[in-house]
Amino acid sequence: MKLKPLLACAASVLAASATFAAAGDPASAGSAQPSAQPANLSDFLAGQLASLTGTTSVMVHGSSIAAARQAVAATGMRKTGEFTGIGVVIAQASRSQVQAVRSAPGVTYVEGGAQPIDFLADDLAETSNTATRGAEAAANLVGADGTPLTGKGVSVAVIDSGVDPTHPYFREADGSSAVVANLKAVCAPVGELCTVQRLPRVVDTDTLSVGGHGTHVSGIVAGRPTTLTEGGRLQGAAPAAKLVSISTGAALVILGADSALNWVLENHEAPCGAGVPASTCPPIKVTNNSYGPSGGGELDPESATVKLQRALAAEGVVTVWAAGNDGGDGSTSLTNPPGQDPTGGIVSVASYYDQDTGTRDGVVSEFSSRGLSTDAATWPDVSAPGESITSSCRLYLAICATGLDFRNGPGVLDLGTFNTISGTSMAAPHVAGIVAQLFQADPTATPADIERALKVSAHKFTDGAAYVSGPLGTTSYDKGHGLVDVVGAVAALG
Ligand SMILES: [Ca+2]
Ligand SMILES: [Ca+2]
Repeated sequence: MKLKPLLACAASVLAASATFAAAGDPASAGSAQPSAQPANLSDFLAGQLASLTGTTSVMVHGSSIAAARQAVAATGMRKTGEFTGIGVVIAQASRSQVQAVRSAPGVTYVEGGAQPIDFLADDLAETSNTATRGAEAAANLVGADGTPLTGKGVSVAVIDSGVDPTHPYFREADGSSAVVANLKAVCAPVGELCTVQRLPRVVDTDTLSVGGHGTHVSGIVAGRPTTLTEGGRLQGAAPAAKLVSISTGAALVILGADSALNWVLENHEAPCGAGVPASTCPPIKVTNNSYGPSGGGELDPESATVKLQRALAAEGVVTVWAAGNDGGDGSTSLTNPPGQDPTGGIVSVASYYDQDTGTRDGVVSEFSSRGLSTDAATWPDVSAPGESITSSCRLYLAICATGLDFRNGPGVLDLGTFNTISGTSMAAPHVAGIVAQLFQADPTATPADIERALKVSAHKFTDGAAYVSGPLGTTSYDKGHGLVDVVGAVAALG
């Protein structure tokens, strides 16, 4: 059987390119008004006033700081601060005080101070970890080890075209690579005898295989926090997880991928070899599988793939599948067959589009494979961002040449190191990284516990097919239980 990386066509990348939503646009902060007219209110404050009881925080802009002070004092507001250099007094004000201050001499604008601003959404080069609440979990929650919930202490195995371990997105503070083990499934002749060989950590298996797909996917799992040269920050879903790369080459056959899963089954407890401690090379707790046949198909419980993933689940390792890029309308099942396995801890991931804003009320990607509407066994389990995802690339890698938004950094000589591409291939690695976060939160969790937590906590965004009742809450044939919610999933783990 021939498999292919689950990457959407370039057309959807084009359609997905968008500008970033600014939380507070200074250009709209009004200009001086004719003195005869009351000063403008900011949109947020105007909306707030309609239902305001008590007081709220305001910024009174004056033609001078003296004018602003005078206006605040004259209306009886309680002053709490100043931006002296720009003529702004900060105060607590009631609704009637806000209305009064608009007509005070020299007041040019009244702005709400309590306006919520998007978490990290103002200068992000990639907003997907805002949509999943994964960045929020990494910033605010700690794991069972007492450290931030970044996937620390967990290795994620990425079975893909390979990886460039020297890419700056994988660079640790000490200069080493987050890729702790670098393996290659070699099948010679093609599709016959496959062996998995350990390569030096600096070998770029992605370029060897004329790939690129695996480097992009690996960055989505565990890219280190990085600032681009033109500004904008990004990081992977689990920015302190370690990566074990198992290259199957760019042209996949099922035997090569199964050889990789089999290698994980035999080596997950010590992926760098018996002598290397877990502190530098943690156990593999999850595999990412962004490949599959075109056009879906039926689950084959007798297949080696299914037997291997069930054996992995029994040994505590989660298997994450891309749901596929065949779209559909529910009239037939187009989802990736092994992802349909009902065994707990086998997670099939549909693609969600956050519209490049980090919104949690975006849409199911058109390309994301739908299950058969009348057979819940074929439906994806959950959705994660997979459309317009910026991650590690190299200009010379084949897949990256299909991206349309080259980005540079973090160093001035790092040109074309990031690019934006789409597919359920990009959705699955978000979940693989999230699974690492969840195992850090609860190292005693079973793979079935992890899948259950992802499902019961998923955010019910409304786009697409209706949700219907299932054993773990409502679900749907296009987006499964909904958009993953890392903070919610941690709580659901208990
Ligand atoms: Ca499942
Ligand atoms: Ca994006």
